[in-house]
Amino acid sequence: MKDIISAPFLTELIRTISTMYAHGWDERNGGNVSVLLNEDQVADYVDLHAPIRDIPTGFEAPALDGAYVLVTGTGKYFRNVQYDPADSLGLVKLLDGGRTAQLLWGFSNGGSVTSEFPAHMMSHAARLSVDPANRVVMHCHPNHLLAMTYVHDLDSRAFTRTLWQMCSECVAVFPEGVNVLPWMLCGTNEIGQATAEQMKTARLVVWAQHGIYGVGRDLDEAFGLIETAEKAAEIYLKIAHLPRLNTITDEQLRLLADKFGVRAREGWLD
Ligand code: 2HA
Ligand code: ZN
Repeated sequence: MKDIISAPFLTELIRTISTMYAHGWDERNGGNVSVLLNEDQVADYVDLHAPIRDIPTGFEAPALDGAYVLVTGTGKYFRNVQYDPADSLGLVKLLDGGRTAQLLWGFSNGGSVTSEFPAHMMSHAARLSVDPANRVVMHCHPNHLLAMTYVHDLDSRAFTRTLWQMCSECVAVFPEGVNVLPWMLCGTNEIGQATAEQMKTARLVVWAQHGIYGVGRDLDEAFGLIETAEKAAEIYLKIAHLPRLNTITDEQLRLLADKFGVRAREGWLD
């Protein structure tokens, strides 16, 4: 058996989590990440026939039955993941239609999966239904996006249009826009279901007065989406209180979309 600490999927996740922390997106135990893995990827690193313990999930996700998931633990600090990944992270296999997470590695001090496991797994199922290559769900608390939800209209189209207008790259990076959910109680199946529903039409879902979810085929895609939206929100907060003399017009947004070979969300440009 190879040492899991040198597994590419683990080193890449640790590197990403440390960067998220360095960006100030994950204070204390804020944020969580989950990555779907194939049996082929994990078989060299863990004994698939020696599960450590079963963790009840409290929800069903039949589409993910049998899936392997590398996930951050509840209450764990992103700041510490790189120093003791086996304490902060876990590798589980979903069984019983998603009702059980069988722990194969990690959570070495008795920990458990993130409190946002329902939102993560329901989002994975929703994304796989529109993009079978999706593997990553990432949640964090970026300052400027969070601040923006206090002062901007939370209508998804209006919120997206403002972000698109803040940097020329935005419409190319997230042409489908961002979907915004009103404040809801976190850690529940209800916010999980609402997030998953929004994930069918966008890879970014803002939780008002809380944070954001980003998804992607790999960690770079999910991270890059959040990073770009967060930068746009930062620009917005720098200019929102000043007279706006210039902007990126809808005509220019169309030119950008054409140049990058993407289509802006239907009806979201005037
Ligand atoms: O504590 O970010 O949403 C982790 C979270 C909950
Ligand atoms: Zn959160």
